[in-house]
Amino acid sequence: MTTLHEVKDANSKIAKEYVNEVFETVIARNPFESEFHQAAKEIFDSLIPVFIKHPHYIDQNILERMVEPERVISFRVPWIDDQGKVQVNRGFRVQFNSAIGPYKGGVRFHPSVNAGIIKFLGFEQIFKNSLTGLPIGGGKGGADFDPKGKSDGEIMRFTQSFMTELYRYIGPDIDVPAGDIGVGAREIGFMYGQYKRIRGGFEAGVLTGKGLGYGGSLARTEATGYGTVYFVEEMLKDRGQSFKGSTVVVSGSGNVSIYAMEKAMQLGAKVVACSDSNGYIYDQNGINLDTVKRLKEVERKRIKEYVAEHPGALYFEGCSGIWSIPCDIALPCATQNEIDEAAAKILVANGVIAVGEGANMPSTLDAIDVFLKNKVLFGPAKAANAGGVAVSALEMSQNSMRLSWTFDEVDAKLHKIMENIYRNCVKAADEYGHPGNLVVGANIAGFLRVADAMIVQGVI
Ligand code: NDP
Ligand code: 2IT
Repeated sequence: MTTLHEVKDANSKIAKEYVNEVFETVIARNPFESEFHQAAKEIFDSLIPVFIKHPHYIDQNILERMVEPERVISFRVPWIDDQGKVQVNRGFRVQFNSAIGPYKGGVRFHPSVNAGIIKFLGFEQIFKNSLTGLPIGGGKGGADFDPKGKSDGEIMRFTQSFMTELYRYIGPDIDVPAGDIGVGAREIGFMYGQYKRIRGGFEAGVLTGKGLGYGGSLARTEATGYGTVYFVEEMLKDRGQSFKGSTVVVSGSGNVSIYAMEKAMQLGAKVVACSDSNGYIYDQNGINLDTVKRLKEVERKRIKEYVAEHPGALYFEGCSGIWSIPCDIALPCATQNEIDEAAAKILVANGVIAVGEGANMPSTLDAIDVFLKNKVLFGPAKAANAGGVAVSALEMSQNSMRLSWTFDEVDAKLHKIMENIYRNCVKAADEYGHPGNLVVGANIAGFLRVADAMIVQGVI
């Protein structure tokens, strides 16, 4: 008679073969899209324990369905610069998965944007949005437009042109974009204004991250950064530790970074470094956040300018060196693959106890391995930075009700959501045999809700 062990081994072989086969189709169908391959690889490997335990997902070929976007839209964005010259950019919207709600996810304006980047972000977004427990599917968009050095007029003309095409694919119950790198309150305002002109109606729920005067939610600006810190706080609590008295390094100096620094400081941490795409500042007495906010949010200057106002601080060219600053807690909040294996090893050698990913996929697969092997508390992006999209979903709820909650009400809901995400990740990691591994836990918990919804909806 076959022993239980033999059944398990056979299932394990089938599950691994299935995952490898689907991964090969991902590479063949999406050549040269290395970031998308990386995001898929991490999720696929995490799901092997699910396929061993529940082979019906293999029978349903759920993975091959999930990794193929429902729809990929690519479009021309023509606009006129301040010199009167016609410029052309490429815009994207990837509507990845609508099994549990309308497509939901940000828009990124950065010269590095291409189909692979938007697919990696859209694929991650499916699982992240599922983890929030709210009814939102996964999507992402953007353009290979570089906002740096552009005038307000150029930003407006570009953004209006982008929306002039995008409007036909979105709507409050269809697809709800928001901000991401290079897209903040200013760009969302221009997008909303253009959408409203074309549609001829006030459909507030079509975009999130709106200004407070026309349907935005209090605490959406703070949500991603605050949420990341709430998530790390939960990880630390389980080890009897906290932010109080800790030294923290946060990369980036944009929306996520600034509010991660703010909440970490409120919880008693000393934040000693932050960066932008040119370099980083190190202020061993603790960064003055008011200066960073003014420089980056109001004046849109380089982070380098900080040292002119704070002579005790140092500025270094280049981004990766920031991880060689000794710290207890590292919060990568700039961009993908900003922590590689070498940087992870330096962080570990310097005694880092926790890493919380505010950015999307900021650690390479090798870097994640270094953290997990060295028992560093590791909060993966799709769990740790889910607070932003969670409050976006709360903005949609408020728009539907035509009511607004107070800052404290939204912040309390955000806090609760981050605690729940943490607990669900821990629980899934335990149940599927990888206690403490929140990468596996987040991927499994996010996957199950979407996969089950897809299956009951037929072959979709
Ligand atoms: P912002 O545009 O507000 O800020 C981005 C910051 O990262 C800036 O300081 C920017 O520097 C720096 N940066 C951008 N690209 C690079 C690069 N290639 N190398 C080094 N530094 C870089 O974006 P957000 O703060 O909104 O986004 C940051 C990260 O968080 C992204 O990964 C995004 O996907 C993720 N995220 C954002 C959410 C949100 O709600 N906004 C929600 C969840 C995740 P510079 O000033 O020089 O451009
Ligand atoms: O990556 C992300 O989760 C975001 N950029 C926020 C998406 C949103 O819809 O608020």
